[in-house]
Amino acid sequence: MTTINTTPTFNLKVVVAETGIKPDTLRAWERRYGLPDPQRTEGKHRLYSQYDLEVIKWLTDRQSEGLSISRAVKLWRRLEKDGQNPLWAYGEEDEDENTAVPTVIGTRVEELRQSWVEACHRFNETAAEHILAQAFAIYPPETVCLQVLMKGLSTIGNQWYEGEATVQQEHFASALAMRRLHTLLAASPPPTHRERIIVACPPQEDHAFAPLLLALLLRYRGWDVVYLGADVPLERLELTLETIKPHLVLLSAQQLHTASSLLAIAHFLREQEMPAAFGGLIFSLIPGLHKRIPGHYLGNRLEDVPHIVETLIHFDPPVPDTEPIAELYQVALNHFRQRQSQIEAHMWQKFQQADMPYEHFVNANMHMARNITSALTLGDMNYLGVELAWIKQFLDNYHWPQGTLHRYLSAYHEAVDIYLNGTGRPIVEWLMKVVPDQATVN
Ligand code: B12
Repeated sequence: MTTINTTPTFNLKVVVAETGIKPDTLRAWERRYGLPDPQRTEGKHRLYSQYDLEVIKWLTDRQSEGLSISRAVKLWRRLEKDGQNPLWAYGEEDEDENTAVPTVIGTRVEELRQSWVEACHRFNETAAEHILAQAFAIYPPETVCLQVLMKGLSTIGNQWYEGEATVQQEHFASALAMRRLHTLLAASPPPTHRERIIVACPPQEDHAFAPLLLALLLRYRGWDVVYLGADVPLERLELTLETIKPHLVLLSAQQLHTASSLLAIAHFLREQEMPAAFGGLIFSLIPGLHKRIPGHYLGNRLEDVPHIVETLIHFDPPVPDTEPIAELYQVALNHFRQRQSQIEAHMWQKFQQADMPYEHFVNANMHMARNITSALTLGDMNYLGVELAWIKQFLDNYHWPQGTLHRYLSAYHEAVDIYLNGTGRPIVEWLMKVVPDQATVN
């Protein structure tokens, strides 16, 4: 391995010609991150070494692999902190970008997770798999699944939300994580308990990672798990129950509208006298929500579920009482469903001249109607607050023009005011409450 010359040699013009990076950008990187760190001539002009040039090329290589500049610098600093030279640790120039594997990674689980996330950012499947192989060689499979894959996916999901990762990076990572869990599930030992457990997502829920991981954790404890995957419909579920004859059905929902479809399944299971248990992100985001579901709430930690399941199957405790859903919400729901197309036609009239792209407008209407019907089904319009806060922050993170959400909600308020009568009051009142809020925010 050769040493790179650190003698200050090249002026800014040469560096720009060599790297294609604009002078302003180079200066900004230096000011914000201290990278590159050229020396100065007596006249205060920057003078770069060959090493500085390599640093810049390294940073731009990471950018073209999908990292933002701030994440690329963080990666540089972390490698340095681990005592590595980033220029060597991240593959030589002549290596194929898709197969290059970081030569040394830390062995702490946090380091492995971070390296896995970074490999996913670079769409580097070989590196990601190599990191997992290292992780499985050091830690028990449960630890790798929970600490590397689950937390890694959450990290990438949050980065996507903050505009720091693309949907493609998130899809790539979740596909790799799902593939790994399926492989582990296929290789898990045969059950030692006779009782069967169904694990599934309710209708419209595509987040299958958590239930798949749950299926795996339960298999490791000897349970006979039948994993049904994402978006399981209510239709013909009876037949499935007859065939599988489970002792327990576990359901997982991450979003408001899937908490509402989970409610429908839970009601159905109760009619069949089939014990149900459930959990998922949305129940931590809205603390009282689980009280609406007739079933056993499993809490907020996947790793606790096997223990809870054992208690449920062996002791069959009574299902906690549910909070009743007021009649007025059911009536409002029916009324809203009858008038939804008129409300949306009114919205279209308002928005066809506006600068909102058609697809976004249709998407917004779909989400709005879905969230309103879900909140009414679950018995509290205030559940919509979580969704509203989410979208507000999301639009902010993606630098949407200020006021878009306010304009949309105001128009929706106007439309429901026209088309809903007194029975739609919970919807009208909720919009009345949030629209002035929006005005102060935007
Ligand atoms: C991967 C992913 C996807 C993949 C799913 C692929 C798959 N096969 O699973 C795809 C691309 C399909 C997807 C789509 C969408 N997604 Co998504 N997705 C994610 C991501 C990145 C990871 C989800 C995951 O599996 N996490 C692993 C879980 C286990 O980790 P966790 O959530 O931290 O879980 C902890 C607890 O919540 C709890 N827990 C979680 N589930 C369960 C279940 C049970 C039974 C129990 C007991 C506990 C439990 O255990 C963990 C702690 O021990 C998350 C980000 C994130 N932070 O999680 C977003 C996320 C869940 N998605 C989100 C959104 C908005 C969407 C979309 C609406 C995006 C869009 N505009 O299309 C769609 C909806 C699709 C649908 N109809 O269901 C939001 C949900 C926000 C919300 N509820 O308010 C999140 C949180 C992203 C974000 N930061 O905003 N997504």
